[in-house]
Amino acid sequence: MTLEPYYASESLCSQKVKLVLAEKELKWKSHLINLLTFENLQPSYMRLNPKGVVPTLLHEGRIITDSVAIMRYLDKQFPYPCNRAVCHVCWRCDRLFAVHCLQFTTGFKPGLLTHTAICGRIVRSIS
Ligand SMILES: N[C@@H](CCC(=O)N[C@@H](CS)C(=O)NCC(=O)O)C(=O)O
Repeated sequence: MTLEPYYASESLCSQKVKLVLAEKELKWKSHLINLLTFENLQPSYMRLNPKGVVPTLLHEGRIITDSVAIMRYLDKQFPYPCNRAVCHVCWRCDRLFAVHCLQFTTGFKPGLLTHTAICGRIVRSIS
C-alpha cells in the first residue's frame, strides 16, 4: 500500500525521512505541509499528528509520527538488500542521518554519500 509522508520542505526532520525513502527507492504520495501558513495546526493534520509537527507517515492504516520512529519503521518494513547485521550498526546511529541531511540540503550529491557508523566504521556506500 502507498507510503504517504506528510512533510515540510524547510524541515530537517522531514528531510531525514525523505532521504531514507530516496535511498530505498520507495514510491510515495506527497503531502507537502506549509508551516508558514500553519497548515500543520489545521484540524485535518492534527488528527494525524496531535503535536502539530512534521513529519508524519501514513502506511497501511498506521500513523507513525517522529522522524526517527518513521526511519526505523521504513527500515523494518523495507530492509536494505545488504547485510542486515551491518545495517543494524548503521541504524543505531541517528546522528549519521543528521550529517547526511545537512549534506543533502546543501546540494551534496546523495549518490556520493557514505554511511558511516558512529564508531567511524564505513558500513555502506551508495553508488
Ligand atoms: N521529534 C520530532 C520533531 C518534529 C518537529 O519539531 N518538526 C518541526 C519541523 S523540523 C515542526 O513541525 N515544527 C512546526 C511547529 O513547531 O509549529 C521529529 O523528529 O519528528
